[in-house]
Amino acid sequence: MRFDVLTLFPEMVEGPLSTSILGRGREAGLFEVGCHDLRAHGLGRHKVVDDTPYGGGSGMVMRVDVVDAALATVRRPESRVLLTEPSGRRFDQAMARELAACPHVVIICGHYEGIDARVREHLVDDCVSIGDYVLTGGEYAAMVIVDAVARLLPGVLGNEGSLAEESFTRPGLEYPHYTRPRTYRGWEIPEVLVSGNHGRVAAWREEAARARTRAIRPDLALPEPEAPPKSRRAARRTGNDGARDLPTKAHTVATAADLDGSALPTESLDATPGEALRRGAGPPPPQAAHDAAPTPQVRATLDEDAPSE
Ligand code: 6GU
Repeated sequence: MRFDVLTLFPEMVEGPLSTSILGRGREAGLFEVGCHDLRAHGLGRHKVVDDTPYGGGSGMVMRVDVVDAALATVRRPESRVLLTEPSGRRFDQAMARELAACPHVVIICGHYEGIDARVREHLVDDCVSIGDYVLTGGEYAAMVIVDAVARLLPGVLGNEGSLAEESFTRPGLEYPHYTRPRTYRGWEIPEVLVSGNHGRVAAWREEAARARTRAIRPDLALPEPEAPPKSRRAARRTGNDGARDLPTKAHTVATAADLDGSALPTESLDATPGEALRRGAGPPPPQAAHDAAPTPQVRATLDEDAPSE
């Protein structure tokens, strides 16, 4: 597949797209990227690309004729043409997958206070934003889009297995990862990961991913597996009326502990998540990593245990 990026700052885009995984993918011929200077199509000796707005007002507006001339040099019948601007459709993983199936994606980077609305009205297929904040220009957005799409192309990542497992391909966030040393500055890894029991590891990861999702991105959380109905009498006896299953501040605010995984349940996860639920195991306690005093003696040792998997 091929990307063409039309921008007033081609050097801004060229560097990142020639580096690291994307640079290697391009060199290996897995996809192509062209960066084109919109100013090359500017008017007159000064290569003017913008003008004052009709109707008055402050700021400059990028000219439609300049954008049209630049687009004409790269556009093909099968091209999908995008304009990056803060008021566009929100870019997400579904759009990345959609674009990865296109043979040719052209990205026009919006700039200045605005771009003549006829670009949006007549020249592009989609206007795309990468989030609810305002950037000085669409270049970072174009890089985000190329990166998110290119890594989905066969061979670019090298390890296609990680694609299937990651966040957003499955709904919700990914489970936390750990590697050696097993103990670092007194920070332990979850014991279950060195148990050698693949079933318990899988169950722990499943619940850890759910706990992180509930804490950090409750909007992405999947419904919990259904617990068997409990009689009112049984609920009174155990003192669990179900209230502890409701989201609390501890579940919707991401603490340092949520992010490093140390607030994740360990004991209840010895059982499968279903069993833990039936036993009425509640959500992780609202314990923050920074509440704990640092271990005085640093126990950073070279660990002999190989990380499982
Ligand atoms: Cl695509 N452009 C600009 N200027 N700001 C943005 C954006 C795009 N997406 C989020 N903020």
